[in-house]
Amino acid sequence: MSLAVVSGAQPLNPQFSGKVRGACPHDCPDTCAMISTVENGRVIRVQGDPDHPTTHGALCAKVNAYPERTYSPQRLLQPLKRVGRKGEGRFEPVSWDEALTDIAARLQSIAARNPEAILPYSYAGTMGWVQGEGMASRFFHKLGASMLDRTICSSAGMAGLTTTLGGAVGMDVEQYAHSKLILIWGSNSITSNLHFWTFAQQAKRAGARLIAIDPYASDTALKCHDHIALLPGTDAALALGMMHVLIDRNLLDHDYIARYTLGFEALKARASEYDPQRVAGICGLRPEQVIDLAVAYGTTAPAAIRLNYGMQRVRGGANAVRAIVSLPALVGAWREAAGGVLLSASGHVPMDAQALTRPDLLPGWPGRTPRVINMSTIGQALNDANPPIEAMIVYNSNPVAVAPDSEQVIRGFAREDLFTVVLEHFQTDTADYADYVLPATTQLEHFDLHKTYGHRYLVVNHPAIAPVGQARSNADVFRDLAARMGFDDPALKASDREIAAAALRWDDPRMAGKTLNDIEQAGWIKLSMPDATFAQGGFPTRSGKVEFYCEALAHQGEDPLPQWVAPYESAHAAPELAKRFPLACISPPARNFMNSTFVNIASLQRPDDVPVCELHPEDATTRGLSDGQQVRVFNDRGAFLARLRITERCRPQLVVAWGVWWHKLAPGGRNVNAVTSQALTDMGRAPTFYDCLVEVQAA
Ligand SMILES: Nc1nc2c(c(=O)[nH]1)N[C@H]1C(S)=C(S)[C@@H](COP(=O)(O)OP(=O)(O)OC[C@H]3O[C@@H](n4cnc5c(=O)[nH]c(N)nc54)[C@H](O)[C@@H]3O)O[C@H]1N2
Ligand SMILES: Nc1nc2c(c(=O)[nH]1)N[C@H]1C(S)=C(S)[C@@H](COP(=O)(O)OP(=O)(O)OC[C@H]3O[C@@H](n4cnc5c(=O)[nH]c(N)nc54)[C@H](O)[C@@H]3O)O[C@H]1N2
Ligand SMILES: [Mo]
Repeated sequence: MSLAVVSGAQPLNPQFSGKVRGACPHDCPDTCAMISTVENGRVIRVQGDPDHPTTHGALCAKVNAYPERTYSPQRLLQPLKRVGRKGEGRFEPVSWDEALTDIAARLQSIAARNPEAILPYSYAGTMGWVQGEGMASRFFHKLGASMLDRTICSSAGMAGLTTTLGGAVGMDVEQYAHSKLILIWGSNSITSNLHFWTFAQQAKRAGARLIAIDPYASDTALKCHDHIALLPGTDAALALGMMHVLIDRNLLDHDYIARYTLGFEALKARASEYDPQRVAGICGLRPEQVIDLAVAYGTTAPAAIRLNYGMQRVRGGANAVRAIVSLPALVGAWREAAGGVLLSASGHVPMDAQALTRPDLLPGWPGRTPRVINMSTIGQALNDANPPIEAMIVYNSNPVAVAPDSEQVIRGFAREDLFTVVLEHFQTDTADYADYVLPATTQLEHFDLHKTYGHRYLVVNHPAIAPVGQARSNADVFRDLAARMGFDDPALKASDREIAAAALRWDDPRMAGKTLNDIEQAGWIKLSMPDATFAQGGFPTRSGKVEFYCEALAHQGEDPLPQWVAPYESAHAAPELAKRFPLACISPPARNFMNSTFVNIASLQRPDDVPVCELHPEDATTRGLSDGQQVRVFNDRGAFLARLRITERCRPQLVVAWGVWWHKLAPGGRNVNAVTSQALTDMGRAPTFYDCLVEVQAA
């Protein structure tokens, strides 16, 4: 396909017609190469790039609706200033100049007293480097603002990966097509990682066996040969039980273990505590299920695991990842390109984080580190931090809807003495609490460069159309604010393209001599790496080996070996609580939404136009509940309403409440985060969204 390439460095012709290369911006492992069809300056269609090996011509249902979202009548088209109470949603239009002049003055006056009273709040609304943390981080570093610990999604898993494999490294997703056994572990791939599923299906057609490990019979689990429906938060026990069996039956690759791992004897002793009988008790399974799984894993090659973040949103999340990512080395699965494990592969990208985000702009750097605020406990921070947070600049995130323990989050955002600026496409729950709402460009309207965490390509995004209404890109707004505040460092004047160029170490061998211009022309390039990346070890740990035993953890006084950590909210750890709230509530991604993005788009709200929760028939019967009725899901933290679906896809003792509705679009004005807690994981300071006991009653 021959494509016009509109460079981010050039001004857009508002009457342009043709096709433009882009990247899907969303927080998804797939980062698709996207092609926009533009007619007279208007995008009429987006589609997957047929030539891109992981996108293979197909976008998902929600991103196919990206033009509908971009031109939605609800789109924010001009800056707004609050005139009503916080949360009420009453605003009036102001000019950009008036808004930015006032914001700069407010920030300046707070910074003159204490810059750390200012907090950026952002996540992965876009995963691009330019509109993500490129210019924004530079600005907040220069200001000396508090730093945000970006933990809300993956940091427990990252801690598990880093302490075991040395970083976010793993298999090439394209290789799953050649695996003979695939464990799809804590991942509803058809929903959240569709382009992996294509490779899994290829493997299935070629005779591979697929096993899902998930408390819920997800769309993905239903299409696997086997489904192991364990209780949430018990994955580490299952993985250690598998090790027990592998060791007992000597289904091990002793040569791989000897050459490329550290601490096998200690791990062996640990695994001996997890016999199948005990593990079955912890996981709510039968012992034979544990044994069969281990034997399949130990006798089939190449064996691959696709792990996703679903299983690390519990107290023991990091340990669970440690246990699971230890498995491939035990059986030598890494020897083949189609063996091993993939959680995140973002660590393969030769990023230059310093050059991109410029921590050296921080006054007093490197001696001084500003205060760090954990985004996952923003409810506590807004209510209790000392000194208090006085101003928040929110971009690429909707914390009022997505952060745990909504009542606390809302109480914090409602503080009249908090100055809040929200850069957004839509009037979200968070935007309702803003003093200023600034209209942001979408991916069709700005330039960016994307790394990915689920495949090995870098993907560029050229703007396809001029900004809609008065929208301005995040980078543009932070550049402008910097100028108004008198920051004259060249780094704060850098163009979008210069920011993108700074993000990578171009001389790294994985770049194979490619330049930014090459990526801009081609749309995407693949990192140059061996397919069987760890066939001969070479892990990015200090030892270069898989560290079953992690010395660094021992130094921190942590358990150096993977273990099962019971969920905070479980019969095991909190029996009294479990009597009052006997159901474990998980809130996984819905197929048509991307976290809280797309929830306001009419075509995507179908077929469930209200929040839905699911229960096993036994649990519904004991409570006298019937299918389709409205129920109240609650615990001591809060409550939300949902339409009940009764189904055996849900294992007993489980509530599945699909995420993540906007509070204001949900009946009763609360989504599932009304019941989730601010407790953090064992490592990584991450939230425990799926470690949450509730009760359900008729509404
Ligand atoms: N359509 C869509 N795609 C998305 C998203 C979205 O909201 N919508 N979100 C994106 C984001 S931000 C992320 S981080 C990724 C990954 O997001 P994840 O949260 O990993 O989502 P899933 O891959 O759907 O995995 C969730 C699966 O894990 C299961 N699960 C829950 N608790 C446990 C447990 O304790 N153990 C095990 N074994 N399984 C458990 C759930 O039942 C569900 O089927 O997906 C991304 N992709
Ligand atoms: N109960 C429960 N809660 C969860 C989860 C769960 O599984 N269950 N999942 C958690 C996970 S994994 C994650 S990653 C978080 C995600 O939480 P968030 O990072 O807040 O993600 P979104 O809800 O998608 O909101 C992103 C917002 O960014 C905006 N945006 C997109 N692009 C741009 C841009 O270019 N500029 C600006 N200014 N704005 C933009 C979108 O309009 C959208 O409102 O949610 C977490 N919350
Ligand atoms: Mo996420």
